[in-house]
Amino acid sequence: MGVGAARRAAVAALLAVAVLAGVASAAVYEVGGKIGWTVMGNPDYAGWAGNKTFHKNDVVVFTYNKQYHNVMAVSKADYKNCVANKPIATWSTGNDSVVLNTTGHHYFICGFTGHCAAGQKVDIRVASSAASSPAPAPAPSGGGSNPSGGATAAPSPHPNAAPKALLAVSSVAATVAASLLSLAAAVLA
Ligand SMILES: [Cu+2]
Repeated sequence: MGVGAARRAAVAALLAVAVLAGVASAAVYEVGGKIGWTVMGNPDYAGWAGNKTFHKNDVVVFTYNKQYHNVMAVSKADYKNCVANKPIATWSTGNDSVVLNTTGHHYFICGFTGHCAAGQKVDIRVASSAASSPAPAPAPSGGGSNPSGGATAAPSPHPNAAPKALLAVSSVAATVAASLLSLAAAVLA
């Protein structure tokens, strides 16, 4: 191909890399770290979540023995009271990736009897201003005019297949980006 075409191809490849890099930027977190999703060993999920800043479209991965645990997305009230009979969504494969696709709080518990009460529960808050503004969101304070806790983002169903599909796409995107980048380098050399 001619020089003009080669340059156009190189530019197109670089643009593709830039776009795909954006797609691949969502962080992936293993819930509980090495200990995973369990009741053994006094897991501190509040501490685990508390030192992280989650952004929209980040992925949290729950790893556990599916014979003894599961994952339920629940309302704030059900999280607080460990109510497991009306989950918003349930995962039970033992290796579940959940995309944090809304801002606000995402409440998860284990639905097995007694596990939530024993501490197998996590409140993951997704920052409302996705990386655009480092300033903390003004907390509604003074007045207590919100008895129902209505500030919580509306829960949305987390389809089981979507998170894994997204991970697969990200992985493919990274591979494609890498090959396009080397193509661009070769063309420009
Ligand atoms: Cu459990």
